[in-house]
Amino acid sequence: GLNLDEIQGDILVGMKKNKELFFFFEITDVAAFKSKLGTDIHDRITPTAKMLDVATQPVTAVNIAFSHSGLTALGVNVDDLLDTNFQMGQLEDAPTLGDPGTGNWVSAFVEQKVHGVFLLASDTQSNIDDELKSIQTALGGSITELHRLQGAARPGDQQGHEHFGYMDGVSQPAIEGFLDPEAGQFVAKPGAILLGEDGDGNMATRPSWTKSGSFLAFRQLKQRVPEFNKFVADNALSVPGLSKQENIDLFGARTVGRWKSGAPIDLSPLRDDPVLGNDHTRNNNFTFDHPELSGFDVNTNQTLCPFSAHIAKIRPRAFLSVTLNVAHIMRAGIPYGPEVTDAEAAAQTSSDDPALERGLAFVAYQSSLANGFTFLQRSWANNANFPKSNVGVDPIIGSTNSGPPGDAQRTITGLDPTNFQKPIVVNEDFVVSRGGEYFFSPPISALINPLSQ
Ligand code: N7H
Repeated sequence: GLNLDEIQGDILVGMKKNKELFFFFEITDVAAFKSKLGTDIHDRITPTAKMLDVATQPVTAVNIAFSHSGLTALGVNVDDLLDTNFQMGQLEDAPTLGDPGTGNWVSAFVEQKVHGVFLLASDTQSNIDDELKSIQTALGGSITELHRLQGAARPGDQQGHEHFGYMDGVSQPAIEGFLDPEAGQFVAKPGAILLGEDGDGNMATRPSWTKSGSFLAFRQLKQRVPEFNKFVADNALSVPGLSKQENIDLFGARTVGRWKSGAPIDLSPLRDDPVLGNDHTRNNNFTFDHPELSGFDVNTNQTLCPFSAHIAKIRPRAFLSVTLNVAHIMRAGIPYGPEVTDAEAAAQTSSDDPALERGLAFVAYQSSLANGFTFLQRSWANNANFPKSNVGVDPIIGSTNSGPPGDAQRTITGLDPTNFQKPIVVNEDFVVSRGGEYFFSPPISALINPLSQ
């Protein structure tokens, strides 16, 4: 079985708190840092075992992860980790991720001095502030803060929804032998997410101390919400029998593949169904194919779900003739930034005012970045010919190096259920990469040995 005392708490179950801080640091005094890492810091790190039961969850859950340069600074032979993307770092990877340059990147990620990140999760901001202060006191001058991103669940009935308004975290792989899958849930081997477990392609050659660790892909993804809402309204469909607002909402749902409640459009094609959206036994129980509908051809029929919908690009199910049970990631992101202001909503456009930046603090765990996050972004989301030819890039996260406007790959088809060929041009980015870094979330005992040796 899995060693739940070794696996950091965010990896398999997510820390799932109202507030989460990402605190990026540089190690400026290696010896002093090491002397605390195996003691004070080690003792604060929250394992999966403690996250599983509310009774054992700490007031503030703490995880830590290191970049390639961070492990190098600690004197670990990082080539042994056998992950090319991790070794390169995310900056080098920006072109293959489709980022149009790094002009929008947070400077700390461009400067490549980020050695590590603390993830602090709690119900309240003051708990997080207290825990951070206590960590900083313990570490003294051995680290320097380079960047922080404060995540927060959205308020009221938007809790659990990302900033465009859609329920997040609905479809995650079930890890074989860990938690029982719900109907329709993908089952992944533990080694798809964890190093050194069954299903990790490099299991035989990894250093033993990395077992139960995972690579963490972090991305600060700014979301231009008023612009997205305007795009959705401007492209309102004209499906007979639906009101104007319903035709707007349907267009939005078809870009994602789910309604705002989380209900899959494959099961509820014309209107949202919040009961379905909230029902874990049903909201992943679909494949895009419908043998029960006579004459339905999954290779051509986009009446229910477009080939280009975000969840179809990133998990095509029966839209591929061969079902690929690959490229699993465990997502553990959280929204950041303020709600849309009345002024922004009224203008239906934002000034791109830095004070109003909002988005998704995107976190994905996997045992191989090249089979996980980078593969999904590059080979599926950014590929205009996936899962079928000429569907266009992912309307939510698809990105090509050239950027908008005037890029043919940004012509999306399938979004109109009455005319699959109708081209919809996405001439601006609604999700803007502000960069990020690749990290390794080590097993907890490794904080003592080898990382603090
Ligand atoms: Fe996506 N969104 O709100 O539109 N995502 N995503 N994502 N995403 C999913 O199942 C969103 C991003 C995946 O198995 C849902 O949780 C936004 C990146 C995967 O069916 C919604 C951003 C990558 C799935 C969103 C963003 C992924 C998934 C449906 C950026 C990886 C599961 C609810 C700001 C490269 C697919 C759910 C499946 C689902 C949204 C980014 C991957 C609503 C706003 C960068 C694997």
